[in-house]
Amino acid sequence: MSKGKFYITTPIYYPSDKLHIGHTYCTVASDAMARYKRMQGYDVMFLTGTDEHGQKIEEKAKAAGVTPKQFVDNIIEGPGGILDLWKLMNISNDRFIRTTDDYHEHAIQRIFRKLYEQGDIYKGAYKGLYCTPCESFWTESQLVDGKCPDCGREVKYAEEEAYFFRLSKYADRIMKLFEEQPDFLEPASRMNEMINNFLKPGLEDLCVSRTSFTWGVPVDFDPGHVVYVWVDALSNYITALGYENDRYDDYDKYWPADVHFVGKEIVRFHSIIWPAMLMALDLPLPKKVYGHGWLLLDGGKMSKSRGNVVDPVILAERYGVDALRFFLLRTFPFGSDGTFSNELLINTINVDLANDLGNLVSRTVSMAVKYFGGTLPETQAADPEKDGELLAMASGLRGRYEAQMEKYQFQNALEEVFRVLDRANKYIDENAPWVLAKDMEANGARLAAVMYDLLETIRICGVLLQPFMPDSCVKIFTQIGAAEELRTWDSAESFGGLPRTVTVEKGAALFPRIDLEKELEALK
Ligand code: ME8
Repeated sequence: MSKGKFYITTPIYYPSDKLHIGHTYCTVASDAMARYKRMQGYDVMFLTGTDEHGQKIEEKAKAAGVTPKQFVDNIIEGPGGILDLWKLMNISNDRFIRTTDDYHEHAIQRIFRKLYEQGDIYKGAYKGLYCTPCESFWTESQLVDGKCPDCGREVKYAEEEAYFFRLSKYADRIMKLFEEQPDFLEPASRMNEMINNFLKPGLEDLCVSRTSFTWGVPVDFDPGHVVYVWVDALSNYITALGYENDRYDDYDKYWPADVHFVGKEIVRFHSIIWPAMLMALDLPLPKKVYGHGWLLLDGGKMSKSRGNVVDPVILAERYGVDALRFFLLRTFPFGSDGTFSNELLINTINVDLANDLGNLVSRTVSMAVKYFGGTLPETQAADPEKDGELLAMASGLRGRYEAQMEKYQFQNALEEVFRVLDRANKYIDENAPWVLAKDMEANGARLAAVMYDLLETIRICGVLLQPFMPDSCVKIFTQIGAAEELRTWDSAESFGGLPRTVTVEKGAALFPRIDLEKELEALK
């Protein structure tokens, strides 16, 4: 039976360049969360997509000598494009929205007209400082050292006739939202930033149309204007469910979103502008916006325009998709920035995956084969003193893991799993199966129980690792003899799911150890 619905979104990405590992980070996090919720029994809608309009794309297409649509089609659908990347990374999105999809464009026109007719959008003139790469107008006071506060680049004076959204009208209601629902925006530090940097100084009305370029959704009642990208982009979260269009019919089922995952530089759009738009449309607000940190390289945000990007495809092909997915969520706390390095990646793979997990599985399965021909005997002898701690840790694991996942603390959830795996490794040393095996007549029953406890601990950890490493966990289950029904969320609730006389099957090493020095040299 369904536990209810869970609607999760990633930002929709600009198809202006190939995506890098920073984009992959948020998508993998959303995917892990979506898989986790599905396993728990929720009816999940996981949305991602592309944000295709705007001046930047128009300019890039021109430089490439193609139409904007040809340009974005190639980056999204072409070989090695965004769709290929998500397929490679095993992203399980239920829907993919492109803001150039007809249904979305028509819905945007209806939304824009509705807001205009009710007076929430009005016509004026925009004079201000404009950052072309970010497609944002800024006031003097918002600049940092005279430059764009988001990307640090030059801004230039610009003036044009434009439509405005009455953002200022909603300032009090947004402030009230933050006060009454302190978990609306997390981590908490991001909410303080929004209050101090944007709400307290006062919200200005927002420019929502442009006349200086044409690659956008046309304002149908005023040709020459195109809808400014953020109204177009943010609305994707509802048009993709069927709001103001007939393409889909899931709006009532899934809206409001349970969580929008977004990078920290677009928190302002999601926690202030988006709620204000929804208030104007008289629609419910998302339950939560989670602003994650950036992956940094060489001290700065990894981004194509800075030229310091890491290609996820190269890493996934070298080390495996699961290892890369795992690394991203195991290493960096989701709410904070983290510095990427090849060394960190390889060390994580070696320590956690090759050693703690991979080696545990292979040792355990090998011993079960060596001592019992692969099938454990019926007669087993528990030793409460020696088994108690491992069993207690493994039995309570699912609850501790869930407590962290519910807070989007992927790193901590994985830490819980690895504490149990560490404990299992220690359990092997404490029980020294190779010593027990010397006298099978006297110790065979005890040895079988030790093997069983190890296999069952591995099974529970495997169930909980599935949202992060879906393919590798299937390989683990095959080796330890865990049938389909022993891979489910319910089955990890308590210890003892595997049949006592389980049959194991030796397989290839799950995560081969990497030679750090050699590999760092090769990656250079
Ligand atoms: O912002 N580390 O698109 P985008 C972590 N179209 N995350 C990173 C990152 C890094 N180094 N670099 C980028 C847009 N990201 C808009 C969104 S939503 C209605 C519209 C994240 O392709 C970034 O923080 O520039 C953002 O959340 C996402 O990638 C998309 O960035």
